[in-house]
Amino acid sequence: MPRKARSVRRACTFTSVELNTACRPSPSTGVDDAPDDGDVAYSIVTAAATSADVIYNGINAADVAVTNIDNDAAGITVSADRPG
Ligand SMILES: [Ca+2]
Ligand SMILES: [Ca+2]
Repeated sequence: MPRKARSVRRACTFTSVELNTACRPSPSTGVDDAPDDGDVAYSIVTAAATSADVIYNGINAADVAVTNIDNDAAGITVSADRPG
């Protein structure tokens, strides 16, 4: 099966001053293809946080379920060589 998504390992690093700043790592991007091959489910696996603050250190956010939705439909296109 061809790859259905591109993933990038990326960490969000922020200080106590930036706590209210959203961290948007965009860890996964769907890959478009041509075959009518159906939707594909996969997961973005998160890792445990590393922090000097013992309250946050080791917290592991839930993995994220993702679906690459197929936008293709199999079929045949028929057209005339000449109008009329
Ligand atoms: Ca497609
Ligand atoms: Ca497809």
